[in-house]
Amino acid sequence: MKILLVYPTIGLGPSYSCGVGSVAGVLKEAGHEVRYRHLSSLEEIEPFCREVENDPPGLIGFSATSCQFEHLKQIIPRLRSATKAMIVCGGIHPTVEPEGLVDIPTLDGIVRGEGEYPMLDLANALQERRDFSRIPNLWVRHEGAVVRNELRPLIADLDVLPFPEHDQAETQRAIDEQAGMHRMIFSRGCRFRCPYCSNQVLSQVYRGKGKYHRLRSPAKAIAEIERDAARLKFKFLFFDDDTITMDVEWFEEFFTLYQARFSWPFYCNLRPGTLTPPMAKRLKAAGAKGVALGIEHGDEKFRKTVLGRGHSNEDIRRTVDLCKSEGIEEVYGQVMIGLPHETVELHLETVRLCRSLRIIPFRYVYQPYPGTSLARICAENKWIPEKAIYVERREAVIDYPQFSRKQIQACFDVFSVLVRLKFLPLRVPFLSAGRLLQTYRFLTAWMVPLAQDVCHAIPLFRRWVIYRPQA
Ligand code: B12
Repeated sequence: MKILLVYPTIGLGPSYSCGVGSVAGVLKEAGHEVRYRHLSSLEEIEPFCREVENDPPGLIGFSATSCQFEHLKQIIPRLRSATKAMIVCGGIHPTVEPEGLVDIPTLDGIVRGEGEYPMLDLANALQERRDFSRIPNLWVRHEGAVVRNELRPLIADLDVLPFPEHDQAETQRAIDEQAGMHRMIFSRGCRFRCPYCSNQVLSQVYRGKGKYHRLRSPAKAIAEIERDAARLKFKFLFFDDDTITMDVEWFEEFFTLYQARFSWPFYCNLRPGTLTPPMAKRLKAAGAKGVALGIEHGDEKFRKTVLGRGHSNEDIRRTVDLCKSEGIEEVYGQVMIGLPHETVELHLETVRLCRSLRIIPFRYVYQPYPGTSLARICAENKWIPEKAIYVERREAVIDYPQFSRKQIQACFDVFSVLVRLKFLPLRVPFLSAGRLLQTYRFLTAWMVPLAQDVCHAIPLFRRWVIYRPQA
């Protein structure tokens, strides 16, 4: 059967998803014809609908994060008028918020959780004109009602899955636009239950359905890199696994094999306090160019009580120093701004901590992801995003009584400048911290383009002085 898989990243640029790739891999292996479509802007919707009209598939599957699901509320009704094919949606949002199905009456069903085998069962049932209303993981509209089927157990052995299949041209375009970076992931789930991360909800959704954190074997992961290297051109890799240091045996085996076979530099995620000196040595020897370290917040007490992260600032410092001493050059310190119960003063602790570390600061605006305990706290207090569609993780949308939306945006906008320019005071007499940050924001809004113009003008002026026509 002809199946169309759609990966929307509206407003976020080109990308590809290992999850969609994995669904495609299983469908293709079973003999189905799979096409992909990546949608990165709303302008692509009309041409996309015409393509579907001209070459109709039998089944269409969208993937959706929570923000992208808001866009689907516009896209799917438009698509419905172009095709009679069954339209379903899978991915993180339908998994954690399945009742969202009722928000899009033209959506036929959702696929909760791991989508490979539910989608295969659906495709086979449609092809053979069998009843599809009882497929585990599927919620479907059937005879005027919604049938909510149970989840099947998690896939225990990830090695049984074929490698993810992507649209090669689209994937190459995304790699090229990200300076040659190819993103891969070899695990599912996480051992931690941070109250702001969707892993907390996913692990609850899957309670009793098998081990939540699983890894592909190191040999299979290496084979996947080899397969991709034969198809794609990339300059370096990013391992997207939430915490690659979690399974020490896996870590050792994988990076030993990697070091023996490949010379691509790579980046990976790191949780403070989980990297030991021998692991840091191994990472560097295997080619680690950088790590993304989850600092999250600079105030220890806040980090522990609100974010459930028990590590101290000293743990963070030790991890950074360990990376640096082994020669892992780039340590990206990731922090969140605009958390429930946070204030400008508390945020300044994040600035202070980052100033004291040898890191490249990387900041996000906190977004309450459905089902997480922090999102529940936000909902209980009516701290709700002021609009449904926004630039995720960059645009402040919650107006807390103790930390206004404008202040959060100011903190986000000036964060990197403030961490780098250590001489800028974080406290000025007779000026509140909030006002001070808004003043910095106002100044950087003018100064940065002005400085850029000046930098651009100086060489032009020098050239004019040297080569100006002699009178
Ligand atoms: C890796 C990753 C990325 C990578 C993806 C790289 C790649 N090559 O795949 C990158 C860095 C690009 C990325 C980007 C973003 N990410 Co991200 N990402 C993840 C992470 C850590 C793992 C996802 C993953 O690959 N898992 C392994 C695969 C196999 O599982 P999967 O993707 O869930 O797919 C399975 C099912 O969901 C389902 N499924 C998925 N799609 C479909 C489609 C159909 C038709 C079907 C039937 C089934 C199905 O079947 C798949 C196979 O079993 C998750 C955390 C997590 N634990 O999920 C966050 C996560 C998904 N990301 C998140 C976010 C917010 C983002 C960004 C918006 C961040 C940003 N502003 O840049 C973007 C936007 C992406 C988008 N489409 O909108 C959030 C989503 C929260 C939410 N409720 O919406 C998560 C959950 C992290 C969190 N904070 O909690 N991300």
